[in-house]
Amino acid sequence: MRIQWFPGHMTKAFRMMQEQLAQVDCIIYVLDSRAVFSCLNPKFDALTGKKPVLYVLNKCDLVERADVEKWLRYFEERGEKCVAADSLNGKQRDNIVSILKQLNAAVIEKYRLKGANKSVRAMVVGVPNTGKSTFINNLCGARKTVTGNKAGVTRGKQWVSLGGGVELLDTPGSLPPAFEDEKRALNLAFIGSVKDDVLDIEELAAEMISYFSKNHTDAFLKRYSIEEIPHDIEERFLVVAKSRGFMLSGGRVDYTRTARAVIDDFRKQRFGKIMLDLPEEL
Ligand SMILES: Nc1nc2c(ncn2[C@@H]2O[C@H](COP(=O)(O)OP(=O)(O)OP(=O)(O)O)[C@@H](O)[C@H]2O)c(=O)[nH]1
Ligand SMILES: [Mg+2]
Repeated sequence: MRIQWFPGHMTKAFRMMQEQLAQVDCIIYVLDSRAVFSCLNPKFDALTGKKPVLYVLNKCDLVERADVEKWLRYFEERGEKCVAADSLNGKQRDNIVSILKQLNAAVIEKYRLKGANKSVRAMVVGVPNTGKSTFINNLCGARKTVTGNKAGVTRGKQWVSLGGGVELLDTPGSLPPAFEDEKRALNLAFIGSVKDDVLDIEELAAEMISYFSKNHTDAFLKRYSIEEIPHDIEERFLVVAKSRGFMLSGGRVDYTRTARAVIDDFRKQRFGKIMLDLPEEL
């Protein structure tokens, strides 16, 4: 399945981020814990190569703790700073502020020696819908940025002060202009980082069922009370449609409704806590 979504606002966003780079001390790179590797956008290398980086495995509540820990180790082994975060319910402000201060110790010392009372400034980047704006709201304890469960909610830049000498810059989510790897593109579509309107939802659901025919198959069988996932694509839609009551007159399958239900079930964790990217698969 060919996936591409690189609208003009993403080109503009990259330009803005590059312009802002001189104003910030470090980068906070927000990744969705369900698809950590897929959320790494090579376009951001131009930003992360120049400043210290804190990787945030956000939405850690949507995956198993043992799986998040594998990714924490992965980053740690590479000498990278990384934390897991639940931006809906986590109490993570003090820990993040303290990590940011450690990460920027040299620059803080430089400001101190100059007698400048300057805050540490971090640019928050990531692909769409990973929870950048929610993460910022969680840290500042108020709804200062706009959030929403679809790709492309934040459109401009916005500075938010956390107090304690830390300021964060919210940025619009951006994807790579083209995907080198279909699996990564699909994972991003599954987790809602690609705008649904540009996707063929039936094709996407067929890919998702194909994923479940190879991984977490039992969770899929249980969800739809079926014995096995058929081989044939149309049969696959048929068993799900029958199970969910999405059959039309004359025994026809309502493909669109069935497809939406499968994607929705995944996004609402109805197959359980599923991590699509595992470090051992790299
Ligand atoms: N379960 C869970 N949901 C989260 C978490 N963080 C954010 N969300 C949800 O993810 C969706 C996207 O959040 P946003 O903060 O708008 O994401 P964003 O990265 O700013 O998105 P763009 O501005 O479109 O790039 C919203 O429905 C949030 O409620 C989290 O830690 N756990
Ligand atoms: Mg946002």
